[in-house]
Order: sequence, then structure tokens, then C-alpha cells
Amino acid sequence: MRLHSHPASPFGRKVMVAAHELDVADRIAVDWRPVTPVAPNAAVVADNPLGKLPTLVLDDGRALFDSRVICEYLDDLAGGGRLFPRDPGVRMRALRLQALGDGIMEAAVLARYETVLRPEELRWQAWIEHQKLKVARALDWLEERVEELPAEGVDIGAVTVGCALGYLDFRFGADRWREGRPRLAAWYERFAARPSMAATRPHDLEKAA
Ligand code: 99T
Repeated sequence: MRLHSHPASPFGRKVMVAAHELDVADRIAVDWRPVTPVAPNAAVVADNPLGKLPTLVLDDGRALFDSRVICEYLDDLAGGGRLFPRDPGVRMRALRLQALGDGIMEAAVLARYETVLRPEELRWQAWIEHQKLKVARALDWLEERVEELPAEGVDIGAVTVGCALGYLDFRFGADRWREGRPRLAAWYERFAARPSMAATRPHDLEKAA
């Protein structure tokens, strides 16, 4: 299998953290593709009409997108029911956290694009502020409900929230998301120490790419 991804992409990291947790990472060859909404990559577009990362190309040529679909595929490949719990109540809790983590990443990526991609004279400060407010509200929600995240072990909710927090450190370190959120910060400190997270740090991958 080949994965179109990029060291900076939190969605790409989510897929690789899931792959490491499921012990299938060595079956995936990663192709680093620089991609933005205004600079699509031809190889990615050939496999995914949306032109987005991550996109996984299977050995039979089928391409899977987006990160949610790819993670479910990898979970099935590894036997199923590991990152996506089978018990309906536990599963729904993990899926809701996945949605929240994806939402944090989406809002943060939109704020990032508005900050670095859009020509300076066209930048819309209120847009950036409101994307950042979404992130802040989601982090406060997590701080209040940190027990929803698995204290030990891992599921797709933990993987996604962990990658979202890692992305905030990578792109928005100056915003200091840990301030006022000690419970979430403590959870992340433990989660970030997992080998799957250590193997996928954006700073390290960017240097190696
Ligand atoms: O939107 C584009 O054309 C290019 N952007 C992407 O492909 C981003 C890369 S993160 N990926 C997504 O938005 C995927 C979202 C999808 N719902 C999923 O896979 O879950 C780039 C971050 C950065 O450069 O800082």
C-alpha cells in the first residue's frame, strides 16, 4: 500500500499513528506530497478527486480517502474492533471524539491557510479568530470530559485528539493551548509518549523528508 501524505498533515499523522498502533505501518510506503488548496499535486488528484491528504492506494489500485475511511480500513485489516470498538456505547464515544479531533484539525488548518496562504491584503482576521474560537471551545469541552479519553490503551478517538493537539503544538505553539487545561495537558503528555506518536512527530519527519 502507498500513502500520499505530508509530514505537516495532522490527518496524515492520524493514519500513521493508527497504522503503528495496529502493527501494519511496515506495510505502508509513504510518499510525501506538498499540497495546498491552491497548489494541488497531480499524483494525489489522480487518486483522489478532492486532491487531499491523506489518500491510501491499495495494492489492487483502489484509492481510499479520507482519514476516517483509511483508519477503518486499517482496523479491519488488523482484525477489526481494535481502534473502532465493537460495543455500540464505547464505539459511539470513540467516534464522537474522532469527530471532535477532526473538527479541531479542520478549524486549525483553515486558520493556518488563511494566515500563510491567502495574499496578505485579502486576509480576513475575523475568519481566523472564529476558527480559533472553535478550537478553544473544543479544547474546553475536552478539559471538562477528559475521562472520555481512554486513560490506558488507545482508540480512534484518542488517536485523533492526540494528533489534533500535536498539530496545535506544531503550528500554533504561541497560542499555548495547555494554559487553563491541566487535565487535558496531562492526558496528552502520556499519549504523546506512545511509540506511535514518537515515530510520527512532524518536526522529525520534516527534517527527514
Ligand atoms: O484542501 C486541500 O486541497 C489540501 N489540504 C489537505 O489535503 C489537508 C492537509 S493538512 N488535508 C485535509 O484537509 C484532509 C481532511 C479530511 N477530512 C481527512 O482526511 O480526514 C495540511 C496541514 C498544514 O499544512 O499545516
